[in-house]
Amino acid sequence: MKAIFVSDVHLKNSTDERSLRFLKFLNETAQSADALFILGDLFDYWLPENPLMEENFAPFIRWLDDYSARSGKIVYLLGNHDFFIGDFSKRRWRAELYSGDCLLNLGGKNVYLAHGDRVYQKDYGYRLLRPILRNRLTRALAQGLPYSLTFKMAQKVSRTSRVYTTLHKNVDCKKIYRDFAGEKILKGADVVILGHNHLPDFAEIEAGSRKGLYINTGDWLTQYSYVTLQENRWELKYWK
Ligand SMILES: [Mn+2]
Repeated sequence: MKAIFVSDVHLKNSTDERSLRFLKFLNETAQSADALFILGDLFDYWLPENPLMEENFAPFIRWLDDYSARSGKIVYLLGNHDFFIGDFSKRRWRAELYSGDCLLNLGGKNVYLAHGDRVYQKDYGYRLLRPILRNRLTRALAQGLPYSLTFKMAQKVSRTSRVYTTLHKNVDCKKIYRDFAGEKILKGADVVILGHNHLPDFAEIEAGSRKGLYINTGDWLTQYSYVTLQENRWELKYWK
């Protein structure tokens, strides 16, 4: 069994350099995996029932169509940018869907997975903003505003949520995530996989009398990082 884990690709379209690079990664590397774990924020924004999404992200949607048709398994953990994709991913790719965290048995290990946007509890700005932005968008969608208008709104929301995460540059984000992983390991997880902070990481963690592994999938903005699980071996890799 080969599984690939990726997060925070933050696709905005299908044509810029990053998008083409990611598509190449899908075609050359991900296509041979039995399971693809998307740990959130694959898309920088997503609107439900909006045909502009399928248009804007056509090559990626088609790739996932083909992948799932070839019985590739898709596990989708919603991020703070693509949280509206849940129903679509279930309907279209029969994705195993998680809106928060989950504990799965993979390769005989207890694996804790989450996007990671709830790890840093002091990010008050973001925690307050998150429901407000979601509600505003939800309301606009319910009112049946034109597709193009809600599309613009979604792009704006996506920018705002990034402003808030950059406010906390001076905190040791890597350590906060490692400490969080330690807590999960203490509670029984063998492996903890997170994304969201855009800091690829691979660390043996000791928590009390327990030992575990913490991995962060990083991002596709500057890191082009991903994680593989093959024959019970975990690896953090960088795609070139
Ligand atoms: Mn995120």
